[in-house]
Amino acid sequence: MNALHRHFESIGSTNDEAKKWARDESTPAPHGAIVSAEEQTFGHGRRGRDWASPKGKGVYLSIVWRPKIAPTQIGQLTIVTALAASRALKEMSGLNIETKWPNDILFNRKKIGGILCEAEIKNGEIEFIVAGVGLNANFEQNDFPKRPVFPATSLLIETGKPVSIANLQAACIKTLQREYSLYEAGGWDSQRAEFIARCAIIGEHVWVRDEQQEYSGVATNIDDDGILMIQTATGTRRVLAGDVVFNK
Ligand code: BT5
Repeated sequence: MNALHRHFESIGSTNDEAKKWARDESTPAPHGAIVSAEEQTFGHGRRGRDWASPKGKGVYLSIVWRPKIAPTQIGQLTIVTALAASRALKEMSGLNIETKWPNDILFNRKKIGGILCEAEIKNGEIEFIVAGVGLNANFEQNDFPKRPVFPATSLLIETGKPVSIANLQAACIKTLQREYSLYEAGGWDSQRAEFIARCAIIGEHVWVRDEQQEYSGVATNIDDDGILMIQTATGTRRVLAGDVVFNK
């Protein structure tokens, strides 16, 4: 452990631990602080869903950011994080890793990683963002939930070769730091363009599901705030959140 990185053998959720650390009044997690773990007993995804996190089979880490951006731009950081995670997987495996708005990392239309960005906002300003990354490195088929919302896979399943978790984690920390620095230096336009170029749903007919409704259309773009645009039969819709799937 060092002042900027806390690593655990087992923990509930690295996102929860990072939030606790970021809120700690005596030694709050600084910008760039990292929490990682070998397993999570309460790993979670969006809307309280579970994230399977078996011991030694995946990368489970969270990074604390303290960006000077408006709360409406939080979606940008999910995209920056997804780009970083996809680059780390690609560097370690050589596979053609894609993204899927808003928070999925895909290979061959199967989910090989996921992002969970959580923001703490006070008086209309962002106090911090915790960006959580889960990467399926050495998962076998029976490590996944029985009915995932989206088909799942891992580097081991796709390549037949186990990967070093420590190396993948180190690669991911590097790409996160690199992408964030780029972003901070004004790289958002090129990061958005790259995310779009790698985003498996752009130009495709997709279904969008959120808590209230379900509709379909062609995914056309991701706007400046990181929001998905869908061309439906009745016009263009801005999708703020939800699950996007290829087939109903
Ligand atoms: C996500 O949510 O994809 C966000 C995943 C973020 C996980 C990281 S691990 C480190 C940090 N600490 C945490 O507690 N979380 C973050 P979502 O899009 O809501 O997808 C969740 C759904 O994916 C679940 O309902 C399952 O159906 C499925 N799922 C669960 N575990 C999976 C896995 N390992 N690989 C693929 N799909 C999975």
